Amino acid sequence: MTERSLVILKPDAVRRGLVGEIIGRIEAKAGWTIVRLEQRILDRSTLEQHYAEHVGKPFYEPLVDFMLSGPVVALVVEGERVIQGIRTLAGPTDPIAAQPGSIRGDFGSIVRENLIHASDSAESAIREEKIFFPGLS
Ligand code: D4T
Repeated sequence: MTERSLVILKPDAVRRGLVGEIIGRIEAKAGWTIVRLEQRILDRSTLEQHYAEHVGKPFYEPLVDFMLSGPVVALVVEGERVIQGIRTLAGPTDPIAAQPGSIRGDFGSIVRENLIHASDSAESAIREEKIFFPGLS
């Protein structure tokens, strides 16, 4: 099933020069296409929408500060089962629990700085695409 995922390479990935490495893993999957890609500095209101489910949690403010700490790279990727596929490439939220071979498992060590966001469902992908790339669709 062809679908789209909204992906964010977080400020740690950009700072550490891992953008090419991570995008390379996405590009290497047969048949997946990057339909939008942009480096940008986010603002609080974008993050409040994106992380609406986490507003008020103890990790929310430090998470937002981290996401504002430098540029991110936002992408829309389209292809066969891309939502599950990029979540698998990324590995679980906690990089220490993530398998070696996954992006978080290979490069991360702390939960907040876990390198990549990828939509977790078709509904999230539609919602997030509207936040980051309104007008696409
Ligand atoms: P994102 O949304 O960034 O792709 O991450 P996940 O889908 O893997 O995880 P999430 O929504 O549960 O968490 C969003 C974001 O918050 C950070 N975080 C999370 C944190 O700093 N402390 C925590 O305890 C948790 C659960 C990491 C990812």
